[in-house]
Amino acid sequence: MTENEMFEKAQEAIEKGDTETAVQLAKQGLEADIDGIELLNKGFIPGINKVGDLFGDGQLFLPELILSANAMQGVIEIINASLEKKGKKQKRGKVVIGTVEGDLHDIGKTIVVSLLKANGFEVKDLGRDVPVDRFIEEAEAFGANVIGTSALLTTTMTVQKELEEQLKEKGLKGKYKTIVGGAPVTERWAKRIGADAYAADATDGVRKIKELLVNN
Ligand code: B1M
Repeated sequence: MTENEMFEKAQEAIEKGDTETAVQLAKQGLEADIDGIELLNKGFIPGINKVGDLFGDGQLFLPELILSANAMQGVIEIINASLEKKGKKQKRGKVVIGTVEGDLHDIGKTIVVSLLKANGFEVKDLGRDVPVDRFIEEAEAFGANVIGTSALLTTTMTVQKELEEQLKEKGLKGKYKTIVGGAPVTERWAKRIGADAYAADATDGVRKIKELLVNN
C-alpha cells in the first residue's frame, strides 16, 4: 500500500467508525516508518473532521459521531505511545494543560500532550472538564512555566478568557505564559483575551511553547 492509500484508508476507517481497521492501519503505518503526526494529519484527523462536518450539517447523528470518536481514541493511544517512546531526554520546561470546564473533547489536547513530552517537556495533563481554579492550583503546585488550555466548543472558549482574568486578579499573569488551542480558537481570540500564544495544531503548539520559553 502506498502512503497516500494508507492515508485514504485511515480517513475512511474513521468515517465509518471502524475501530479495528483504524487501529490496524495506525500500527501498519508506524511499522512502515510513517511519522505518527503525518499519519494523524493526513489520514485520521481529516476523517474525524469530515465526520464533524456531516454531524454539523445534520447528515450524521450522535451515535455515529461517538463510534468515530472511539475509533479515533484507539488510534491516538497507539500513535501517542510511539511518539512518547521517541521522546527526548532534555528538560525544556513545565507545562500544565487540559480541556476547559464544560468541554469533554480531549482527542486534540492529548496529541498536544504527547508531542510536548516527545520534545522533552514535563507535562501535567489535567484531562478534560477542568475548572479555571484547578489550572491555577496545579500550575502553582507543579511549578509550571506554561498553562495550556484546549476548547472545542464556542460556548467553552469563554473559559480561556476567565483564566486570563483570574490570573490577572491573582497577580499571576506574568508568572505563567498561556497558550490556547482547539478547533474554534483563533489567533485573534488569543490576542483579544490576552493569551500569550495560539496554536493551530500540535506541532505549532510545541513550536509556540518553545518560543514562549525562549522569550521568558
Ligand atoms: Co463534539 N462537537 N460534541 N464530540 N466534536 C464538535 C466540536 C463540533 C464542531 C461538531 C459539529 O457540530 N460540526 C460541535 C461544536 C459546535 C460549536 O461549538 N459551535 C460539537 C458538538 C455540538 C458536540 C456536542 C454538544 C454534541 C451533543 O451532545 N449534541 C457534545 C458536547 C460534549 C461536551 O463537550 N460537553 C459533543 C461530543 C463529542 C464526542 C464526545 C462524541 C466526541 C469527543 C470525544 C473526545 O474528545 N474524547 C466529539 C467529537 C469527536 C467532535 C469532532 C467531530 C472532532 C473533534 C476532534 O477530536 N478533532 C468535532 C468537529 C471538529 O472539531 N471539526 C466536534 C480532532 C482533533 C485532533 O482536533 O481537537 O481540533 P482538535 O485538536 C487539534 C487542534 O485544534 C490543536 O491541536 C490538535 C491537534 O492537531 N489543539 C491545540 C487543540 N487543543 C490545543 C491546545 C493547545 C494547542 C493546540 O495548547 C494548549
